[in-house]
Amino acid sequence: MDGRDLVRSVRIFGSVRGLRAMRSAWRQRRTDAWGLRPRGPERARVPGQVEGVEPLPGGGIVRFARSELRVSVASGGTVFWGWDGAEPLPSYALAGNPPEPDPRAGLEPDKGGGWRVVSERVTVAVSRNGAVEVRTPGGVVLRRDLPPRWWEPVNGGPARWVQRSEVPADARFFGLGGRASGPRLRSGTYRLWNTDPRGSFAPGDDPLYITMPVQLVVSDAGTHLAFHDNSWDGLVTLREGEEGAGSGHDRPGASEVRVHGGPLRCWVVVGTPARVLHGWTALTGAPAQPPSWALGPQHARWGFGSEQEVRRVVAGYRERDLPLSVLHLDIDHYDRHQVFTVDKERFPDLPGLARELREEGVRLVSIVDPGVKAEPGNPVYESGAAVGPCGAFVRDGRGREVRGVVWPGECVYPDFTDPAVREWWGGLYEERLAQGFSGVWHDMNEPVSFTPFGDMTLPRSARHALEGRGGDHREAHNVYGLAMARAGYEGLRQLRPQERPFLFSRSGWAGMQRYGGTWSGDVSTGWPGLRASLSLVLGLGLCGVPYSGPDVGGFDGSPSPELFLRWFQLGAWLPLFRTHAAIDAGRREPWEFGPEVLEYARAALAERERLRPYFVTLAHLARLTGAPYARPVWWGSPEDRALRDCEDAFLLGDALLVAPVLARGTDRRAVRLPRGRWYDTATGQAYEGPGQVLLDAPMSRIPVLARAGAVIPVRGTGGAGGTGAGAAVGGAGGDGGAVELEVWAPAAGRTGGGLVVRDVGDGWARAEVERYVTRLVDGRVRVERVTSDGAAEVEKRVRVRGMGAG
Ligand code: NBV
Repeated sequence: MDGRDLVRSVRIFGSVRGLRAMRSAWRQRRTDAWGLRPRGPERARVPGQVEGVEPLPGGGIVRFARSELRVSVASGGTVFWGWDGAEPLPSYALAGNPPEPDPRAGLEPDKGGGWRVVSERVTVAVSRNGAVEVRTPGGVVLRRDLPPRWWEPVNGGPARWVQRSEVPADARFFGLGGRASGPRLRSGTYRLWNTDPRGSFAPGDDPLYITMPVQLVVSDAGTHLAFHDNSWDGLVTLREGEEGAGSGHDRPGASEVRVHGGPLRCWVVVGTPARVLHGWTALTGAPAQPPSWALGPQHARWGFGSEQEVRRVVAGYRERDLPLSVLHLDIDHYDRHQVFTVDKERFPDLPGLARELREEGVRLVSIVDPGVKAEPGNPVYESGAAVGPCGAFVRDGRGREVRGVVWPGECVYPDFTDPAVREWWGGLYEERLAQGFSGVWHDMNEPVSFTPFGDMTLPRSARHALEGRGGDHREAHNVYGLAMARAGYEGLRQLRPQERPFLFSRSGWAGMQRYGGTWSGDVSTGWPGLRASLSLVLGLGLCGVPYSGPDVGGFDGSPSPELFLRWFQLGAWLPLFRTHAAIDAGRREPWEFGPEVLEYARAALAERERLRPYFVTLAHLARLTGAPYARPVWWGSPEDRALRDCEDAFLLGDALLVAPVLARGTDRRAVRLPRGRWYDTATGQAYEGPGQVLLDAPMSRIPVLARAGAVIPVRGTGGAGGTGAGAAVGGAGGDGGAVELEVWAPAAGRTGGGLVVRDVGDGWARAEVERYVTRLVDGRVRVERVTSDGAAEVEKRVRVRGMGAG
């Protein structure tokens, strides 16, 4: 532990009695000393030479001297391979059954004594010593997995393994969950172990709350995603390649995945970035679509303190005519920090407050922590203890409840890997709904147990149900937050079947998007933290989790007015747009930073509200296609190398390019454009990509460009906006009926277009995807709606921009 860690832990433990945390840390050590056998001597193994094959639909089994490999290609081109009998199931990542194998693909002999599976989209070649190559139909190698190596304890126990892979020399890596130092993952080692970084984090801190063995690799040869479906602790070492290294030969990029146990199996999805994310979310589940109100501006704070303060803050928004859609209550509204309780002194009538706010268009969202105070008389503890034959809480190898220390003091942890526990826990959300909450915010679910040293989590030997298979925390740790999200999501669905649940979770794993989104966690206040915020959102989006956003303003301390404003201006363009801060941090209400910041924050809020129909569209499209709302600028042009290295801008859907200000004292910034024409939305000036342009970035706004030909659904002027005098704080909600199409003129001789999906409320009604095409006809922009019956011109509620741009 370095000095900074020490300061952080002293800060944390001051408030929860350090002695108890210290005792708990020792107890954790003792539990593991008793519960985990030392690994003892190990034997190393590699597959050896190929000996034979067994063809199966979509591929087959290739037998080697000391191991066997199952390979299968699904109809959409998704590849699965698994060693030593590893099959796709069971898996916490997969949404259901694995995709059907491609009946036309099968094993055939390859040159050099190997075997291959040829399919329409991809070829998989297995060499005679167990290397696996994934190639494009044209034969270009996207990834070469070298023969793996296992270390098996001689006296039994889980084998650890290492898988080295090569990718093209020009490749860039992205993903691995939420990483503060991305989105481009530079050469280095990244751990796979969900971790509360103690206090707040900045770009150098790794790992964080959400880690996933998901790597997205972008190279000239193509884009692919590789997912090592294994939830154990591990390390991923990436090395970016070098072209023309040494004697003119390329040095390929390299990935090394080293895991301490569990299956060695991998999914590979290839194609364009859009196809890859589609294939990935087909495998791991469609992203849950947040209700429309969760796409509006949100405000939180640890330490709102009382009903009066909540009213005062909401009134602050109302009086200044600022839209607000959601207000979050943190652990301080609990009774002595205990989950599923309310401090009746400070919040005597929460349902009444919720009703009152709801009339103003503001929803309440509640924090939910997994730790349950282990105290007789605590109804949550007692009802949990009565679940099934051994209760709901995680136990150690001797059958005793594992105790940790969190905010309420000594706590136990529900074992969310047990279906009966998930059902019990999901039922508890009834209390939250009765208190008037409309959604939940899962925290501390890495899970955290405060310790002044070592890992702030449960002992590795703690036992888990793992859906009936049984296992320990080494396997369950990384999926704990995911399984808690499932419990919450399914509970809410059952309790309020007519509404889409709103849930976001600090920790999670591959597939968590099925249940909701996430946020940055405790990002530190400072310019590096602002940068990390964007890195997290973009990286998670590429791992299939499209709905997230940072604590605008940073979690701790007090941002300067300039930093706050720049953070606010970034947040306004991200899916989850929420100001939040720690109990001892400065205020984050936009009016706390002086009249200039207030004016510019108001403009950002107004633009967010104007674009609400576009956000609704992006939410629908994320569910339908897996495409994140916020995408790296290379999304549509992964072959553009300069774009692959661009980390300070992003695409919002297909139509907009957002270039936030991430450095102090900026009033102009360089923006790298993908190919095609782009309009500066503030000045109307047109620019031609690919290339780099310098744009004004005054304090009042950040540069935002619109793609020529784009169709963007916006709230019409004089429509249902929430910022007009006397309007409800929350606006009219959704996009009302006043959607207009903002159309940016296509370049001469080119067409454009876009998809629009209208708000169909917060239930489960399926919305129609409207397709528009735009073109210049006789110097006029013609907008057509395309349906199966043909194309029809649309003239009403269309506003053309960018005509006559210089
Ligand atoms: O519940 C208090 C905080 C919360 O405000 C924050 O958003 C979480 O990330 N929570 C962490 C626990 C306190 C950590 C110091």
